[in-house]
Amino acid sequence: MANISENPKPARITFLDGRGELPMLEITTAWSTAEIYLHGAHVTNFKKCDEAPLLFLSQCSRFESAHPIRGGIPVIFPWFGPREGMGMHGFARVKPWELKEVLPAADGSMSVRFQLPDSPEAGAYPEFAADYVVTVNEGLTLELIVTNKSSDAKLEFEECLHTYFAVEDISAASIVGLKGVSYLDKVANFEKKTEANDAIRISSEVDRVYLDTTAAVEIRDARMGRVIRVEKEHSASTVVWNPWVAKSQEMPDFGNDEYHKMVCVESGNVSANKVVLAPGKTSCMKVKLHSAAG
Ligand code: TA6
Repeated sequence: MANISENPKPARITFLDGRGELPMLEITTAWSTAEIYLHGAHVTNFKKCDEAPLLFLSQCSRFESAHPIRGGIPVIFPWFGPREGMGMHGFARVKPWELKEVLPAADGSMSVRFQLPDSPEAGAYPEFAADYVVTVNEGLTLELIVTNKSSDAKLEFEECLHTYFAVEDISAASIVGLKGVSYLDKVANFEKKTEANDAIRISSEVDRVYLDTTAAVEIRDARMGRVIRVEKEHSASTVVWNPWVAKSQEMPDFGNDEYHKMVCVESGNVSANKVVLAPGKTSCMKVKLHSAAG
């Protein structure tokens, strides 16, 4: 049998109407399948052939243009968190991104490039372009590329790939790679703390913004027997979130018991790590997701 890495079968892409009649892409490679909605350029599924889905998607998620999809990988831009009189986590995740390029590669992987369309909300910022490239193979690589197209104004923004990872049981999972990193503890009124644990365990609501960290993070899922590795480039913030009981009950698009089956480990540049882009400059935040038995 030919070694899959020598002549992998070419990747395939299918365009279809997904849930809520929202247009989506389905990508199949020799190693995996992925689903991406144009709504928010939202990756809703990534699954290696021999593994459980990598991403959590709420059974209660809405698939409506006015609302973000709950789960998968929300693209958070150009702000993170609440903003007076505007939506939470920016407007990029509720816009219909335009598919600009489909790039099958000889190694059997498939890349697709989306671009955020202009919008009234973007008018509050200097002229910019935001592109998002998703590459599917044995893993998933995400690149958020922002260009300041202004000739004289700097572009300040926050960005975050707010990834929901699927775990078998949150009580048997741990997050490794943040020891010694300072963080804002949002469940303690944003108190600044330092991570003391090699392995972070979750047994209550956790909502932490780790700052000035470029480290890779691992999600060790002992019950499933899987390790998910999150590597990143040009990202200085990592956010860890599990809503636990009360917050789960407050979210209409999230099942009351779904907190057992997910954890968000989000890679971005938020808060004090926000991006300040000089005129004409481009930033590229890259996140690589990989999983293996372990
Ligand atoms: O990244 C964690 C967080 O900021 C939490 O505070 C919670 O608000 C979560 O994002 C989900 O936000 P959303 O607007 O998608 O409900």
